[in-house]
Amino acid sequence: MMPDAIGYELDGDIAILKAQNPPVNALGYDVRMGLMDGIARAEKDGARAVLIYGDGRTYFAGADIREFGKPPRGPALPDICDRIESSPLVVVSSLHGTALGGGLEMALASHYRIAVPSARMGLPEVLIGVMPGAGGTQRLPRLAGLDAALDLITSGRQFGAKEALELGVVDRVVDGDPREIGLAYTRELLESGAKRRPVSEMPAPAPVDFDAIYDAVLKKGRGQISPATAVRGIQAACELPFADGMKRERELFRELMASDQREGLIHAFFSERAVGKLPELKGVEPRDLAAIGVIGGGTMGAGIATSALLSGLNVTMLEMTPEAAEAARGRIESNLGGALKRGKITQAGFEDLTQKALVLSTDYAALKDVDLVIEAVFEDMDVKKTVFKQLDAVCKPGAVLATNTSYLDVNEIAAVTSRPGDVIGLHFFSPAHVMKLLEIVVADKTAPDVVATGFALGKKMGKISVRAGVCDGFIGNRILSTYRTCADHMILDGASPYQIDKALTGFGFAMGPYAVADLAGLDIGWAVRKRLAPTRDPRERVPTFPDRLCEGGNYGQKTGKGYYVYEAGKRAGVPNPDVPAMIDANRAELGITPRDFSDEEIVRRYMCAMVNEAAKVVGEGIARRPLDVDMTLLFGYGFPRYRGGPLKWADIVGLKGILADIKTFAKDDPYFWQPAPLLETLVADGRSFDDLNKEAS
Ligand code: 3H9
Repeated sequence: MMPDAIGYELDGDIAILKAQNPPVNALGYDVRMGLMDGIARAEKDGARAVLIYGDGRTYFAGADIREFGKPPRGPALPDICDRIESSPLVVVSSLHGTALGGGLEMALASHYRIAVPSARMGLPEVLIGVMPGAGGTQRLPRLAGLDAALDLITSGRQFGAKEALELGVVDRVVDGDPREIGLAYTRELLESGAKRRPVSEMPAPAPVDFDAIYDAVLKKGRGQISPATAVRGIQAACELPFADGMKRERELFRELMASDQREGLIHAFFSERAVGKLPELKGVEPRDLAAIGVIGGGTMGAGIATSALLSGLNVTMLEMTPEAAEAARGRIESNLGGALKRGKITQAGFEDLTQKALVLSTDYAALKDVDLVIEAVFEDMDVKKTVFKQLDAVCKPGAVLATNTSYLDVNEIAAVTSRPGDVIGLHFFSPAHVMKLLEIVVADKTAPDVVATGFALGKKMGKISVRAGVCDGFIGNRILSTYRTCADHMILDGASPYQIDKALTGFGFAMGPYAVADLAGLDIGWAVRKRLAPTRDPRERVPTFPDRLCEGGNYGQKTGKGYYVYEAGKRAGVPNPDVPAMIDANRAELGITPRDFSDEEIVRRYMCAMVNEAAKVVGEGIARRPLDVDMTLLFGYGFPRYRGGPLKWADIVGLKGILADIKTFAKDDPYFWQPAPLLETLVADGRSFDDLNKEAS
């Protein structure tokens, strides 16, 4: 008997195989078994053709990623593709939804392909750390040519039916039900006497200088190996007979499957989806969300307003004076102008958003009907409290009152209102219409449906929303502050900001911490240091060179000078020649003789500091799960996706070694390097952060 994952039906002399493995018809064990059986049964039943299509929202969206890393079971996908292609029957695939990865490879192994106009296709394997492993690197160049195959396979990008038709990836595009259009096309093929048409028998493109392409793709990948490895697969298609090319593809695929990067990227894939699904919010309905208010139209407030407008919300922006309101409008219009230029909105859409959906006001009363209001004013507790008292007075009952503070105590802010249950932190990252991360900060009295509303807003805006508890800096900035301190300590002891930045971009960070500090504005960290100074533990090593820079009015990119000097019109800076003397002076004050640091030591210390603080954040319940920390660092702090996040990285390199290193570092600075209790427990029990993720889901 055939497994249910593939339905079988005979319509005259056409056998119909229907994938029914919701939600995305992933090609798991049952589906593969069903396909093998289905082809055999069609041949036995005397059919002349086979039509393959997907039930529900899509054709196959790829191999079942949940099976990766587990022992293989049943027929492998390349064998199924071979079986389909070599069948004596004419095989047709009808595509709708997203035909991705192994799904598209199944279609390429079919003899003819038809798609609905809305169908999306792609070979996104490199994005999850592998490469096409069921003939994609061998068949796509034969069908679409070398340039298109290189582009599509190394970028992993999706493409639509129109492009697919132009490239020859599909033979026909017809609107309608995938089963009906597929059947009509198959009948037409049979009636016209069309023969089997195996792509493997088509000529391959001529070989080119693949070493140069490999090098260029490797460089572009910033340390990610899958796109470059896929180039070698395409090379094999051009240089070897089909069967040998398939073997080479398989070897390369297996190499990547065994890599840490594959583990990191798949962790990122699933965590990205798990992060917004909090067990505590199951069954909790969000409040209504149609109109929001934003207080403060600076860079942050304007970015939040832009993001809200683009997600279909009406926005009332409150500013202090008509001039400030006009300036805020200018910022929002300029952001939306960018969206218009990139084709994200039309000219008519731009006009609707700026003229109808956006209202500017200087009067709090304008906020009386909004469903949610986000305060993005100056980062000062007294200022925030004044704002919240006014919001409490004017907002309608049930309105969500949110603060965009990045460090301050949300409980203290909530306490000045008569409705602390409605108060929440919504911490956006600048520029808020671009950055994907949103920390949803849940205070002691925040009501569950207010939390759910925060997540609903994040979803509407296309953000990756992470739940965080209240502490100084929440998840992200608290961890940032620790690893930045670790970097500052290494500078005191002998490293330079430039070596540190280079070592960390070498690790895969988009930018090093000092380039990031220049971008964010050095005055922000300066203000935080001043705020924390009165309560600082005397055992803490506090560098002063960052203050010297700020005292000279050098706040980074916005003043043209910080750790780097920025020439007008250029994004990347060159090292600021004044900085080494400031560092030397600081070392002299502290009586430190500088020593050499290797890049490896820099990365190790930096990562140990990050993991240790992250483990404290999880242990204290500020982050619910390790994956919440991982997604925060990935989407807000430029952590390399292919390493999965700091805690996934820690699991991969080994918690025992990390704890041992922390204990060694603690010999010189026991205050900074206090091991996280959670890390000690996990090591003692032989468990991992991922075990905690699994227990929490
Ligand atoms: C491959 O094919 C290798 C081959 O070349 C060679 C093999 C030998 N497997 O994203 P959504 C789950 S590699 C298992 O929320 P959307 C997903 O986790 C594969 N599960 O929906 C989620 O589960 P839950 C190449 C999968 O509409 C649910 O389905 N293919 C898979 O926003 C809904 O997903 C890819 O890389 C999978 N392949 O987007 C495609 N895909 O509800 C990866 C999804 O429990 N997938 N799930 O959270 C995607 O890009 C998007 O999921 C897709 C739908 C566009 C399909």
